[in-house]
Formats: sequence, structure tokens, C-alpha cells
Amino acid sequence: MTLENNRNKSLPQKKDKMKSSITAFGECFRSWEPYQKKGSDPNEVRMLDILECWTGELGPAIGLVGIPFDAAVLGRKGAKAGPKKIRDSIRYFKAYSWDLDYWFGDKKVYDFGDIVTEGNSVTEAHENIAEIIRKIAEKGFTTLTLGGDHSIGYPILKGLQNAHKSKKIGLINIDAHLDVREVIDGKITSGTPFRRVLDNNIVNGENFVEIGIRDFTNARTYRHYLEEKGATIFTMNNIRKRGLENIIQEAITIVGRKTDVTYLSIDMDSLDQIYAPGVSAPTPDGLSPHQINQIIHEIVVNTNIIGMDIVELNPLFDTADTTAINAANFLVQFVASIYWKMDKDKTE
Ligand SMILES: [Mn+2]
Repeated sequence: MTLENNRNKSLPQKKDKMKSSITAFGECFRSWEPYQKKGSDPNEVRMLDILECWTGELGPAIGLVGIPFDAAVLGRKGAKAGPKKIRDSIRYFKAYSWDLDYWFGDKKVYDFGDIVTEGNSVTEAHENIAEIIRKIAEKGFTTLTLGGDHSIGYPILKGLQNAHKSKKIGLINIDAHLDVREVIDGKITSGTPFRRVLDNNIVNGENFVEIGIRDFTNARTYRHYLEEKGATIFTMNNIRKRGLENIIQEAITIVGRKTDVTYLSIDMDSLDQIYAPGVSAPTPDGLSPHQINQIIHEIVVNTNIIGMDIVELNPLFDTADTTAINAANFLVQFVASIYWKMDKDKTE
């Protein structure tokens, strides 16, 4: 079924105020709806069954939004098909975490649809993204954004900064690459988001942590840039030597120093290429799915998290949906950990 077919299918009745104020706001395509099986087995609630199109509800809850955008990609193009492919891949998961023994079938994930960026310049697209993210966050939602190339990291954080005005943000990026390239000749790319975040003082360098950085994939100049900014970089080799748990604990301390909230960005190329052939820039010697799930859970539970993104899935190069299903798994982990923490806080 194509997006066009879904577009006309039973759209929400309630008038969406956001749409009239932002022309670029997309529609909730209900692309997951054909795969929902609500009530088919009364003993089980599937992850897809807790997805609903947003029709004016307020948080606290998770607000899902797609950004089908790859105009700024440095590697192989195709990441704009990411949001739909991740939504489609949620069908393999249940609303129950065995490890936490936590059932969340009574929770909701509100889908705000896709942000329309087609035909816009990178700058215009980024302005739209920042504006919509701000509006979603201002309605009390923890944002869960599906990319799209990594250039969207900058407008997402800008939008969140505008929504959470007086709050200071700590930032963790899980990535093979530093993504702090200089914007040369005005060309904003998927390699530039975090330099723009740091240079525009959206996040202080001392509250910026990168985890999963590979050998032979980054320039010395950019390493020095981050060192000068006081940022912390954990390479794959650091993880092997010190152990991931130790590094996560240090990352939590760093992003929490004199900050109020935390944001987490997950680049799918942080995974080893064996788990993630479908990314814009694959490399070996990366993280495992289990390690990324562990990072997501620990960060969600131990920081005041305001949002997460999953970027750089490129379905054109995927094999057997391996990368897409890993991306969906991270989405499910995020949802489970957020609601587990909310319920835990309520009972304490
Ligand atoms: Mn990246």
C-alpha cells in the first residue's frame, strides 16, 4: 500500500490546529493501521496497537514524528524512506518488555505524521522542522523523531530549546562519526549538525557526549574542535577497554552537569555494519543492538530526557529489513523505558 492510498484513509475527525498555523505540517498517514490487529488475541497487545494518530491530545506521552528528508546526506541517498520503513517494522514487536517484566499495552504513542520538507531548501526545511518540533514539545510530549539524514539533529534541538526555553540541554549522540563538520560555502550536510548545535550555544560543549566513534572515519581537525569545546568522545576502543556500563555512567554525569534536560540522538550507522547494512555510511567495528538498547534504557531512566531521534536508516541498501527492524527495536525500547519510568515515578 502506498502513502498516497493511505493519505485519504479515515483521517482524524478533529480539526488539527497545528496544521492551519504551519503549512509544512504533514499528515498522519496511518501507514501502520493495516498491520494492527487490535483484539485478535486478548492475551496480547502488539506494539503497533498502541499507535494512534494525534488528534489534539496533550502530554505527558510520546509524540512520534517522521522527517522523510535526505537532501543534506553526505553518503548514499535514500534515508527519506526511513520513517515509513521504521513504522512498518514496528509490527514485529509486542507492548511487553520481558527484561523489565513491564506491560505497556495500555499506553499510547501519538503519531503526528511526517513533516513535509519536499521542494524546500535545506534551510527552509530545517526551519519547518524546528517549528513543528517546538509545537509538539510545547504540548507536553517527549518527542520521538524518525529520520531522515542526520542534518535534522540541529533543527530538532533548536525546536526543543525554543519549547523548553529556560532549560539547559545535555546531549548524547550515538554515532560512528563526529558530525561536527564545518559548513563550507553555506552547504549544510548530514555531517554538520552538532557543530551548529555547539556554535549556536544550544548545547554547551561540556555537556556533549559522543559514543561509538570509529577509527578511520573522522578528521583530526574535528577531533580537536570537540576537544577545544570540552566535549567528551567515547570511541569503540574506549568501550572495549572500559566496558559500556562504565561509559554510560560517565556520560550520564557529563550531560547532567548544570543542565536540566537531556536529548539523545541515535545514528543507525553506530551499529556494526553486520546489523546495519541499510545506512548512508556503513562501517565495521560498531555497536551491537543490545548495547544500543542498554544505552537508551539507562539514559531514559537516569536523566530528564525530552526526546530522541533515530536517523540515517537507508532502506534502499537494507537486506531483509535488518536495519529497519533494529531501528524499530530502538523505538520500542525508548517507549518501554519512558513509560516504565513514568509508572515507577508514580508509585514512588
Ligand atoms: Mn551521524
